[in-house]
Amino acid sequence: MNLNQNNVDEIFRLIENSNDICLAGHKAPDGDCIGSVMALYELLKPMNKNITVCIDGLIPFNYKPFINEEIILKQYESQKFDIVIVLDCSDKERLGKFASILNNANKTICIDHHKTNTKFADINIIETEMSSTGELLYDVIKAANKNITKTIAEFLYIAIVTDTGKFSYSSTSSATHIKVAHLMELGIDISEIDNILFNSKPSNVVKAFIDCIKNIELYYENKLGITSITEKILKDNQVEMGDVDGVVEFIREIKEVEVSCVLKENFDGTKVSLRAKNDNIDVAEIAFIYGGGGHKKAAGFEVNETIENTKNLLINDFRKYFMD
Ligand SMILES: [Mn+2]
Repeated sequence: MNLNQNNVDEIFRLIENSNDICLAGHKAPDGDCIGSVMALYELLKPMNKNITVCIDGLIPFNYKPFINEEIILKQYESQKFDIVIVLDCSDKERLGKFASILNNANKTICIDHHKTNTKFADINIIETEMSSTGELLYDVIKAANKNITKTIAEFLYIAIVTDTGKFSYSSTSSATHIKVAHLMELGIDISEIDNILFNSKPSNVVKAFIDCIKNIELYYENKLGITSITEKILKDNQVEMGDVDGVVEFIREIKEVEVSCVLKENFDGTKVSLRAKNDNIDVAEIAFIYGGGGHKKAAGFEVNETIENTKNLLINDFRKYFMD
């Protein structure tokens, strides 16, 4: 890792000299997005700045106990910011309804680990080898010589444990574990946090999950697994899209499955999540065809197609990997 110390110093100089600071994450937030944004929020809170948090989309139920949603801006008007710091977000569009905040900032900063990051900000700290933005933010905070409180440690841990699939993805390094060990030394209760994150599903969320799994289709001798999360499943079980988590990872648990796909019905099309089991198939390549992004083993994109059409596109796209 070669974190640019000048960039870190410049970011904290800008923070010192700013009054109106906006912290933003990607739309349809996940644990890394929420954890990173909130860790930085907690770090800046004692500095007496006006901090605005912009995250487009519902906070999934399992993150709600950790945060006060009152601090998240509902609708962006035309407020000006001295600086906007964007975390875990690979491109402008992923800011969703808050994308225009970038046009109303004196300086923009991006801290991210996505390989597909477009370096859209004025200052970009992009480390694609990092397991998570949370892990990268840990390094940034350390490099700035700032103190990590227990609350900050909890949010960094939430970011790291969720984005590494509980430390199982290949992006997890020994350095990741060492940093988390340090977070534990600050007194965080990982067993309690994990219970809130992973063992607190309402029964209707589990039922929605089962409905999604029931519709699984397997192709190419079970190497490709596809299922969908439809509006009907969500409505029948009274859950939100962001609540149904882990479907794509669950399909990957099937022995023969090498790539799993989950198609999420959107009001104007289909949102696709892709996961690969091994390094030989880079699912970000497929996501990139459709203007999406991500990592080798975890990527996604959106298309203006029905679920059925999207499924056929994917079956076709993956043919070359499985039919040789
Ligand atoms: Mn991430």
